[in-house]
Amino acid sequence: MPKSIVIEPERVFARETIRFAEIPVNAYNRTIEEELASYTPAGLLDIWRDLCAIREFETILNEVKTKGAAKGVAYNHAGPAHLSIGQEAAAVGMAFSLGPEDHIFGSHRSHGEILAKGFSAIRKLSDAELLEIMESYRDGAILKPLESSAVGSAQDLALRFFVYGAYGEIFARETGFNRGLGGSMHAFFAPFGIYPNNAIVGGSGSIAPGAALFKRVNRKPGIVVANIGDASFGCGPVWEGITFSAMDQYRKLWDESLGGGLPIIFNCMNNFYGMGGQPLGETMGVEFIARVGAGVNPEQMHAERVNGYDPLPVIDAFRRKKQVLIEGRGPVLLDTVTYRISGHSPSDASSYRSKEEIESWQKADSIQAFRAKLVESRIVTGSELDAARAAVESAVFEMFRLSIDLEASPRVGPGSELVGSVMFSNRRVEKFDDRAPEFLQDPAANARVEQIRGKIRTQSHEGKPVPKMKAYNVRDGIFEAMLHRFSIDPTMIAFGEENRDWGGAFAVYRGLTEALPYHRLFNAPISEAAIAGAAVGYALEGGRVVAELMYADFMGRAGDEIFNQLAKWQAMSAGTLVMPVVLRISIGAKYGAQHSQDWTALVHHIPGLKVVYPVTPYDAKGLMNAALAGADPVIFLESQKVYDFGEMFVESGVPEGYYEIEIGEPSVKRKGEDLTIVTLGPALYTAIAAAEEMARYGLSAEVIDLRSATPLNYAPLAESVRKTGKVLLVSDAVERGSVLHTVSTNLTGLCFDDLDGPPVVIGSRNWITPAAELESLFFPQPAWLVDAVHERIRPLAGYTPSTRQTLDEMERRAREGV
Ligand SMILES: Cc1ncc(C[n+]2csc(CCOP(=O)(O)OP(=O)(O)O)c2C)c(N)n1
Ligand SMILES: [Mg+2]
Repeated sequence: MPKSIVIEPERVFARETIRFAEIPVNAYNRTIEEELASYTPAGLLDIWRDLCAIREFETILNEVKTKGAAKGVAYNHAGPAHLSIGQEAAAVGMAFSLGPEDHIFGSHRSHGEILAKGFSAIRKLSDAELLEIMESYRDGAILKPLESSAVGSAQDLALRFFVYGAYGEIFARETGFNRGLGGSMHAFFAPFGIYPNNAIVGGSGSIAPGAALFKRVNRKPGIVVANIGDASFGCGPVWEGITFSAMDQYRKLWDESLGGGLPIIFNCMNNFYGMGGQPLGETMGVEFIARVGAGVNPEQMHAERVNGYDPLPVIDAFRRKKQVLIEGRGPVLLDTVTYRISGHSPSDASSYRSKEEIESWQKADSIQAFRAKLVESRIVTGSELDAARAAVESAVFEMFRLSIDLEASPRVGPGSELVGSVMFSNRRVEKFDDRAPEFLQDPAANARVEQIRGKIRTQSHEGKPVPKMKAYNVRDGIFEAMLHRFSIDPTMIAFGEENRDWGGAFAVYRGLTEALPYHRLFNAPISEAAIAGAAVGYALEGGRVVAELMYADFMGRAGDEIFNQLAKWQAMSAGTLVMPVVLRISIGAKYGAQHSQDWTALVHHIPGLKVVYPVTPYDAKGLMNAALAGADPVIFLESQKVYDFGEMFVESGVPEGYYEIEIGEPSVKRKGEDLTIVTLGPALYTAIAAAEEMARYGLSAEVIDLRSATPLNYAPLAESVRKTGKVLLVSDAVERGSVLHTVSTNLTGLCFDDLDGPPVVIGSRNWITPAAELESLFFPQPAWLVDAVHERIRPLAGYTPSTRQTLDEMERRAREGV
């Protein structure tokens, strides 16, 4: 389908000047008297209480970390505590006007933001809602220890509950929000709109846009705030998250009823420091972070710098900017100026800044300044403020004490399998919402569907090979599985580079453009980090997503998002959040060193990812169906070598109807008695060719395709090895560090007594992938397999090897590192 926006030479070459609008800096100038129209005295007292509670919460942590005791109560906290003492006004201002439906994401330094957002949500929820949340969240595990000390209103109880859960999370207690599996830098509590905070600087910059996308696509209320530091604006994924959020298509191409631009505020908590590096004047070239917005879109992201050392200008800014987002004019950039009085962490001696600088900010301390403002305006008296402060401080301290009490607030014991039990949910979710899925046409009438209907679902028909154009192939399998789930789960979306009009990378999505509206299938910018990150954010909100990376080699660009985000959040949430993401990654060939690498080992190595690699149409459809019926992150590897292969192993062909293949189940592709060949990826076909060659020398090889790297059921492999006593393992990944070395080690352990000799692993050479014409030097060839068997497993009578697969050659390669 051609683009609706036509590019015309006359227009693009017309003489013009790009004009920038002014970006407000500290424009707020209302007096407290003027503000009285927008606040009740009780509201102002709430702000005061929140500021004091956060200060107290972190002062206790600081004392624990630096002195081993707080107010005479000794405690040793082994983990981190990145404090934000000094930044409370920015946090409270950010959270004050947000509702529970507004979701925040943050950074390693987010205790203040979490508390502020929690307190704000507590004030907006009814008593009944609060009780329901406290009683149902993890079956009341956080509430239970508080019940004996419960006094006062539901709001009072909720405040204690929340502070207690936060401390528990920091101290790795069962009674923490997420059973201590997140910890200080990652604490969150979704029922109050607090989403994951991230120890990776700028990590939330690419994830939060996915949460905002979820709100748009699924027409959910509320906005999303990405609280990130000033130094994080040097991180690529933050820029990618910003451009992903600022795409024109939301307003120009998507259905208007969805609401327009992404409802997201990138809120820079600008404290002028990284750890010791100084963005202003040293590590960056923008004097004002707000200036970044000028380059992004004509609206300049509605960027603005605000005084975050006073809660009122921040509240004012958030109220105005929320309105901008509600009107569909997002994204927004706020440069919220604040200062971290505390060190980066308690061991930081602040050697990189002068005492005078710190003292000048202490003198201007937002808490004292806010108190003076309130007292001066006679809204409340000093003693009322002091009484409120004392009460909230006492509640915070009481919760600290309870949270370190091992009896009330235990940790999981030795030998616990808790972490293992939450790595994967292994849940089955047909759909994440009950509304009707949106389509542009009846899928049955789709041209691709009709074309597939005319195909032959096996590779050979009536004894003759089916011509490529007529054979149902791997791409068709993926397409059918995706269309099936698209028509069941209304939350399911797919995006990536060239996903729409192009027909998807390697034509897998051909036909989908005609079937699906923009918001269910769209082109992303060339931003792999944002593609993977937004998928994570979308899923954390409870939506199903298929994101795509065009080549495995591009995983490097999305390394953090795949390895630290996609893989981690289910477990760090102790199973309270889901991650229904299928990340399709295509593995290339013929395109040389940076487009033809099999990096299965990288994703296999990272705990928390399911990894599948089907190479037949039957397996591709069955495994994609299984991946899309689950709620765990699945790395779905595909091989460009086999996209147009027909089905040659399932005689009856690829079923037209729905079926699933369990992830982790290997498949015997060829029966044999004398040797087990284990394959992963397109080396299956190399192994089949080798097995046929070996048969000519009287050796009968069984070929088993793993199909999955994680999880993996060893039982069928062990069964085969016990029968044959011999194993060869082969894949297209470079030999060093290949997944198959792990499989080989485990099989050796499982079948040691039945093995005639050590298993042999064959991979590609430990080189760059050379040009297409030279690939036979690099990728395993059938002869390599036969030679390896002859040299190292069982000599084949009358056979003469043509390549070097001996042990001394293996040693030479290892010695030389190639
Ligand atoms: C990707 C990454 N690089 C480096 C670090 C180490 N580190 C932790 S905090 C920090 C400084 C972050 O500064 P900023 O984004 O301004 O946030 P702030 O600490 O000031 O709140 C650094 C370099 C990290 N956690 N993640
Ligand atoms: Mg900073």
